[in-house]
Amino acid sequence: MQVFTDSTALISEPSKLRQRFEEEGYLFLRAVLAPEKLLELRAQIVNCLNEAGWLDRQADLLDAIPAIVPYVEGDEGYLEAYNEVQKLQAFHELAHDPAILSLMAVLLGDSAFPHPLAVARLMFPDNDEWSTPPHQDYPNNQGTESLYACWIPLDDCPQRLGSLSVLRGSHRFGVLPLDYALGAGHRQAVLPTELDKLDWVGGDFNNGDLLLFHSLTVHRALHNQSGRMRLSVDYRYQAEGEKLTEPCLYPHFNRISWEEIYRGWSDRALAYYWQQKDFEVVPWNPDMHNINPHKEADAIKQGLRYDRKRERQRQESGS
Ligand SMILES: O=C(O)CCC(=O)C(=O)O
Repeated sequence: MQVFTDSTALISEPSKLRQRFEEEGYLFLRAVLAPEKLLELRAQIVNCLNEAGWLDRQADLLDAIPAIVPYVEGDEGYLEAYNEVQKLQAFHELAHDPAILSLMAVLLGDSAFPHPLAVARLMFPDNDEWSTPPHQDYPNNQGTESLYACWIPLDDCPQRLGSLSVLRGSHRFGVLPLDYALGAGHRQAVLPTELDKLDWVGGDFNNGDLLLFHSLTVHRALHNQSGRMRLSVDYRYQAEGEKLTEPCLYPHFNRISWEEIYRGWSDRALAYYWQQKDFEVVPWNPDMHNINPHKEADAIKQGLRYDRKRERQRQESGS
């Protein structure tokens, strides 16, 4: 795999930064965010995971070494811990960090704002079947294609911790068809042969580095082979006046309300901030997620095989 183009030197040159984004479909930028701010959020997330009994208490909790068989997005056990993460003020506030907003203003214009739907990834190691598969964000979010993501690992994230990788230039090939996959979102993009000429790019993130990418850019996670959980967050941004779908206005997974989320906040300045923004709500089209019906049975079998494997692991480990 090739290494990310480092665009940090272009941060103070808006037109060059935009040009790079238009050419490559992503920007990898070093030292944008304050490491101590990300470590504080990491500590709060780790605390939620520890309370849920996920972590090895003999080890440094900040290392996030799991003590249990992997949970994955959608599992009841995952969602119980995840709801606590969703309640963290610092997690939602980070989407509004001035350094990210000014980058998004360069790419999308001054009215750029984050979707209220904010995502945290609590990714177990040695769980390759569930590594996020190659996909584009647009079919999940819909609304406007001018929707850009910001992916931020909470602390250093070398490739073997399962960092994100991008298919450089793939944003120029439109919305791709989908197939089933076990990983986050349960869909992977079917890559046409014309994308064979493109390169997957990736790299080792230091704490404070981030990745921005277009809603049509194909991206995936590398396998986490580190023995530690990969903790990261991702936020999505668009300009005012553009289309947006209703699910992007709810908390991720929509299992708890905004009021429950805001209950413990010390400062509600950002509560319901999007109600002051201008956008057009359009329906989310479920057909965009359809896969070839002949493959549905395979998909179900894949899910069952994975669940049986975890059940065996749980019995063996007595957890
Ligand atoms: O962190 C991951 O594994 C997935 C992230 C992702 O797909 C995204 O930010 O759109």
